[in-house]
Amino acid sequence: MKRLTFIALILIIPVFVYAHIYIIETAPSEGELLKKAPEKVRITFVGSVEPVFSKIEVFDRNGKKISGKTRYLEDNTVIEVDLKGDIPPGIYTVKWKCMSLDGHKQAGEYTFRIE
Ligand SMILES: [Cu+2]
Repeated sequence: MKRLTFIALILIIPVFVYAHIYIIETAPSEGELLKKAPEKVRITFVGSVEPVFSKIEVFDRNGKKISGKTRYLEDNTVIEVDLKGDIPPGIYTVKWKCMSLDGHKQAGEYTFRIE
């Protein structure tokens, strides 16, 4: 019985290591009020994401996309995009989605403000 438990644990641990990931930090952060436009938006996850299914897009108040192509850094635990063009004061929406290595997909959005 004990031996079976031990084997079961060995089988479970690798799955646990790659289990669900979550966001550690976003920059700008949710609801942040900035004095000037940020050059980029960056999201840090607790684990690696699968690049094919993971991205950030940033939109202005009119729904116009103002972000470029998503970059994958730090062993795919960090994703970031540059913001393009003239970015006036206003409210901006960051939409992100990711897939962790265990195949779970997540998505979310938040806003920040430039004064
Ligand atoms: Cu998961």
